[in-house]
Amino acid sequence: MSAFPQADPERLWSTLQTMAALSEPGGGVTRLAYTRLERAAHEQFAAWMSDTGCEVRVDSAGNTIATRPGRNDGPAVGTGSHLDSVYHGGRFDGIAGTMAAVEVARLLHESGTVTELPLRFVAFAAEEGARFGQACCGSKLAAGLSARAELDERRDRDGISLADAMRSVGIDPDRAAASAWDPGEWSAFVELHVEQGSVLETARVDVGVVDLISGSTRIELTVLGQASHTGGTPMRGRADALAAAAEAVLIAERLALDPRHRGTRASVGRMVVEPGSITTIPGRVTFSLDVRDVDADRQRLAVAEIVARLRAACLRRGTRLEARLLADTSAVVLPDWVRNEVTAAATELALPYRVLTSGASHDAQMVNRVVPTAMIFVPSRHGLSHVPEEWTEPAQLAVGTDLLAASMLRLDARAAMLAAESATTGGAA
Ligand code: HGY
Ligand code: MN
Ligand code: MN
Repeated sequence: MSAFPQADPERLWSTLQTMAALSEPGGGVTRLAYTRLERAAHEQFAAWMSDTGCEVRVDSAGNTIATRPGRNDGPAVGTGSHLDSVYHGGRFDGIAGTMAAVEVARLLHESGTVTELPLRFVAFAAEEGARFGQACCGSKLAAGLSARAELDERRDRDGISLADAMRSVGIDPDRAAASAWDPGEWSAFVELHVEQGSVLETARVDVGVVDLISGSTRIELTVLGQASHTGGTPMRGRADALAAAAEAVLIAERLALDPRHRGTRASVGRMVVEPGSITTIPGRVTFSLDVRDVDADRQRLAVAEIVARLRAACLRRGTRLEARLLADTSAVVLPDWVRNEVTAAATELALPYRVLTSGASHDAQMVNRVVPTAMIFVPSRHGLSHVPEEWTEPAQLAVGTDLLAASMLRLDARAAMLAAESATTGGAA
């Protein structure tokens, strides 16, 4: 394979900064799922991809898909990631992978490289669960895994449903639920993403290849107590909703720290205390519980155990507990044959790599239901992510992009070889 040109760190960097500037004010990057800002990011991605000679379309879930034709028609090798962010998040989560895709498309275009089969570059819509609780909305719809009713049920902190948010940016939720991709149009997919942990940094390795992506269960919990005067109400006999919710935070932490739950991560990230007045005992507290694990059974066991222990604490405190499921995804083991093409490409490039598990969830988890998928990680400084301090060195992003390009070219050659073999053997198994 002739030497393919290397990624340009400066160009990658300025592309990433341009995208990161598309944000609400208030610190960090805020570009929420199914908002005008997210669509502006997709439009920018589409413009860059059109400039590289790709034909660009938006599927009915709002995923932007750029196709670069190959010498022959047939199943495409794909790459991509998401362009939405959490509230006040970082500049790299999702963007790193979509900008790496733009850079690969630019390098192919500039070098006049013709692949055997088409390549596709995807910007997924609404990957973050920060707004609606459910993660990977766009890729879940592409994988045909979302029921139409879910789009009405999932609501943001202002009560806006996923379906209404989609409509607000011109996406029809009825069509979106019928937008599954055709597996026959894809041969393999590779997502590049920042690690969002510190394994690569600690190991001083610039690229990671993912073997398994953690699952996540997210629920909304509401404790109902009795609001009352903080001065006139004796301590005994209070039904203090916040005191009960405070127990929940520690119940979750204690369970996840139990040796039997090595691999479980349980967090309460958002809590709304009502009425939120200095001189009123909280009567209602709503909070999120996010439980992650590499083991699907243990993950759901953890959720059930935390809720059961919290219910007992609420009973003891004369309060009541309500629970609402927001999202539930199992851990996914990624197919080793795609991973092996990526590690072979790393070896070809004399790139030291580390095979590792992903603690975060990703579009790759859903895409893998349609097409065999691999993930490439680039380091996150101090393991930080979902915060403005999120950082990856431009050189590390460029090296990850070189590995992405080499992996895609290997997967393209492999798919073309298999297609040729099946043509000569008449497709016999
Ligand atoms: O929350 C996650 O794991 C991912 O960043 N959506
Ligand atoms: Mn992400
Ligand atoms: Mn994220």
